[in-house]
Amino acid sequence: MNVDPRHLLPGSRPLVVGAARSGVAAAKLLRGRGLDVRLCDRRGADAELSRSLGALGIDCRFGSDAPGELEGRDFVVWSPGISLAHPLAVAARSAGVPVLSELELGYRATLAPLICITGTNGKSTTTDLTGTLARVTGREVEVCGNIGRPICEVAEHVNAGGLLVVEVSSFQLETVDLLTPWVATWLNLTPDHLDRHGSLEAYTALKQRLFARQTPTDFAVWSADDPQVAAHHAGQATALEFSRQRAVSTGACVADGEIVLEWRGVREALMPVSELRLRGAHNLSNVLAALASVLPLDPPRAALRACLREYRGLEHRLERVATVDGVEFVNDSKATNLDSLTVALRSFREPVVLIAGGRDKGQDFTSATELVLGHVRHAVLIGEGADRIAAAWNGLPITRARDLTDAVDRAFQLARSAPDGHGTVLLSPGCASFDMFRDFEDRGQRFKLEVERLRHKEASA
Ligand code: UMA
Ligand code: ADP
Repeated sequence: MNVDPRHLLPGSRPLVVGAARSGVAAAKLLRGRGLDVRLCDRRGADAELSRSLGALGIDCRFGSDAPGELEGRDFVVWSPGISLAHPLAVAARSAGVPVLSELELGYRATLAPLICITGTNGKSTTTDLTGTLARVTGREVEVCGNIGRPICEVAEHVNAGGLLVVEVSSFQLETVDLLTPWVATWLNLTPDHLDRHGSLEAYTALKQRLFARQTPTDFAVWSADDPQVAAHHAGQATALEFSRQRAVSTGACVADGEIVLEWRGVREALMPVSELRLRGAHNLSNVLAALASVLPLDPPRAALRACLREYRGLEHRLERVATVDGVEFVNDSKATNLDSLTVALRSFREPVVLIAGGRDKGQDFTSATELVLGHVRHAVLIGEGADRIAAAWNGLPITRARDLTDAVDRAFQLARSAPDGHGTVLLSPGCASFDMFRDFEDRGQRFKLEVERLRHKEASA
């Protein structure tokens, strides 16, 4: 019998490091295969988790991530949030103990082919859309990875005829080895996570790993619009490209306002760009990337069209919340940096009333002043960053708000007075949320509750 080397593990006594989503899913998968599993985490005892994992026979060590945890272990599964400069990773590597990422373990554990999507921005949207488009073929499809659902949670549930669509981060790529996606997609590349990876070159090299082991029966999907990606693509896979700006020989692009597919020498106009529900040029790139990624599945075109007319995107990313008395409210709480804020502003034709601010990470807000002056009628500022933002956006009408409730009320009044009476209120903070909220999701939820409150108030007025 042939044993696919991908299904072999380097030992039988793993140490899983980090007991959050990835680590817990990895430990359960390994234990399910009968291995002697130890799981450690520096955080203090988690009685409930220890009890439930203990009941499965997993040895949980909370309050310790010291190199001593390696004793008696023959391989390590590493959580993506922990740097490899950690003493435990250093000790394992110097002792020759293999260190695998949770992504690598998921790959080795599954029979299903993988579509892996990476890039600096747009990963979650493109991954989710790719999963949605892939489902039109009738295959069993699971969407997982950095999007918030560890691959190890679903790896064994999908058979060889199914498909895993995986969002991949640079953190997960630090400790891959055999990983070979059937389709690997690279959206874009701008400097990010350099505090962990050290340099743009190191960050780029990690992204390239996704393609390193592919062969011509696999597919590599590249952005033809991003010079960094175009300059760094490599590997043996069959190439597909996507572009908003120019024609491509195989893949997805735009011509005369139509989305065009080029596949196996056939060129087809799929649908007008104007029929997409997703807003913004960046999302058009994400749509083209998702389409190019599913072309090897040969999905029925009518079903693709129907999906794209309906697909609304993910929560907290330019999410249309409601229209109250002619004012449209849009939740872009995921915009935690200035780049995302500028991407959002470019997605609106008419100037908006912008709610921005939060924990400022030392960004240069003046770099966006010109764009802001062209795309924002009035800014309502909240949080710690309000003073620096107000100083940077000199010349823009600005209102300070006490909190999010106050900000939504003020923004509503300002948007109502738009010349045509149909203003837009955009929450796109351009800052982290931690000064006022648990995280960006909490901020977005609270915004939606405030809009709901306003809707009720207006309805009963
Ligand atoms: N820990 C230690 N010692 C340390 C540091 C941490 O024991 O020195 C422990 C912590 O106490 C914690 C665990 O390690 O319990 C942290 O693990 P983790 O950060 O890997 O958390 P997970 O819940 O497993 O989440 C990870 C991804 N997190 C990161 O990459 C930081 C999630 O991506 C991903 O959704 C999840 O796996 C499932 O695949 C989040 C993310 O922020 C969304 N990703 C970055 C991004 O998108 O920019 C890359
Ligand atoms: P990621 O998972 O990579 O963080 P998301 O799909 O969650 O990406 O989108 C996060 C933010 O990144 C969006 O709110 C938007 O501001 C920006 N963004 C999304 N797609 C792109 C893209 N293709 N190019 C540039 N910025 C993008």
